[in-house]
Amino acid sequence: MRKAISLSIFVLIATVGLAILIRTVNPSYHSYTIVGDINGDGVVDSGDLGILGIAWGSHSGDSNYVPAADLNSDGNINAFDFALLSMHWGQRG
Ligand SMILES: [Ca+2]
Ligand SMILES: [Ca+2]
Repeated sequence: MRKAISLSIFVLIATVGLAILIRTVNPSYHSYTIVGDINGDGVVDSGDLGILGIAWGSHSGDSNYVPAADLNSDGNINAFDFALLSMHWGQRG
């Protein structure tokens, strides 16, 4: 019985530790989804707009193309993506 409890606690700690490790290794990973949160910091704001601006006019394969900024996933960073970001401006997750 004690071994089962110890094993359960170990599994719980290992799971939490792995989740923390994934977030640390990959800062863009997050468990929530907000359309327009390009940098994955949990809010749609000027930080995301800045990235969209840097990637503006780029197409999939271009050096300045940022997949996360392609909010409608059409391979182009343009006004459609800006419109989506604008619609979700200020949202938090
Ligand atoms: Ca953001
Ligand atoms: Ca797009």
